[in-house]
Amino acid sequence: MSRLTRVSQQEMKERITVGFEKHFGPLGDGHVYFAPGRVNLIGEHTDYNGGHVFPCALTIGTYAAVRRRTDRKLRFFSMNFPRNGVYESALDELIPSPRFGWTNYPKGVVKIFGDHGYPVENGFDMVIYGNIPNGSGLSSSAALEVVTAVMLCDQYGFEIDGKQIALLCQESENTYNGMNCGIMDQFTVAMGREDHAIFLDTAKLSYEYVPIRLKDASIIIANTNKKHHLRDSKYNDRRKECEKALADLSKVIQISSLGDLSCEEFEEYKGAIEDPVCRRRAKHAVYENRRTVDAVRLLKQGKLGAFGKLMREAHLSVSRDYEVTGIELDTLAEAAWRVPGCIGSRMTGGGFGGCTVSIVRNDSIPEFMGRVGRAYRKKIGYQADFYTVKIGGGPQIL
Ligand code: GAF
Repeated sequence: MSRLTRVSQQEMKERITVGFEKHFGPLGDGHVYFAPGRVNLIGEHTDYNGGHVFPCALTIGTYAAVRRRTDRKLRFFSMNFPRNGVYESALDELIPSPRFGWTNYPKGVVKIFGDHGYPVENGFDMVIYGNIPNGSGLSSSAALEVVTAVMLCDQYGFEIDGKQIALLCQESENTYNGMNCGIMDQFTVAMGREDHAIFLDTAKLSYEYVPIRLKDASIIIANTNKKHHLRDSKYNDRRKECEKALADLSKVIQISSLGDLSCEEFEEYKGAIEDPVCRRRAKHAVYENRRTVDAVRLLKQGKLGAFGKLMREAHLSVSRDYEVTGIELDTLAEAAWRVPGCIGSRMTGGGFGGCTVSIVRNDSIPEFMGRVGRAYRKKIGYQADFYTVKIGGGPQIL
């Protein structure tokens, strides 16, 4: 998969068109669609707590080649999982099940569209091909949802804006796929802008595009390659712990989310949170929100070094208070901090495996990959992968 991340969009389009023809015949009046992956620069586990996030879309992503059918059949094939073969289903079978594998994501979106008054009357044939490393926490599932939504709008003539697409896809992930995620991933994938990160207030869904000018530095993603089957359930646990903390706090101060609290108010009222574990989770959410607001201000002032320091603090907070990192992510981040040309490094996404994001001076990239890679292999016993990524735009019809 790491070589795939370097394949151009044109080449991906050609490959998926050939793949479609092989499995389902000529693409005809069908199209190829694209939705990006995302990386979050700072603001982790704040989106379901009414706080701020600061993610950006990537140039890597998920491609879908789709042609409408005249009956109600749905056929799916993934070029990333060719051994699974073709999944056949129908518009009258929109019920989630583990035996449908990854097709639960596009099917969930079709279902939610129907529930919201956008009925899909005819089926379709869909081939998927992506260059987001799988299970890496770079939002391959949000990309699959958003690419399906954009395809449905185009093929079935629905007019839905990017924000609404993000909300429908989040609802599909929550209700059809059982992952109680916040809005960050779907919003970033649906609303990304080239060379900009999105400073999003998840309580109001108000946002600002902030240009990312790193001059002589780049964004490097390091993948732990850790398989994380328990990720979703642990994620849902964290969410419940925050809800418990909020319920306790609401007895002593009027707030509707943890994002409403300043750090000072948290210190004043934290005694109301009965369970010490929930107290630490809430502490992370409140302080991470403040860090994110501060980090964006510093970045706008051109203070990249100070931004990098906050990335480190953010990692320590998800490691110690929120406990979503584990030895793999901690090893990558700690090794990164020891490389002089590394401006900042932290875990990104949900955690429990997945990736770190680092800002590294261009002349230090080989040293960074060498040193961090060796430290990781020595401690963890297998290899990490590294990708130099670019900030891309939102979904496209190719
Ligand atoms: C996952 C979720 F999908 C997001 O909504 C967000 O909560 C993130 O983890 C943590 O910041 O990517």
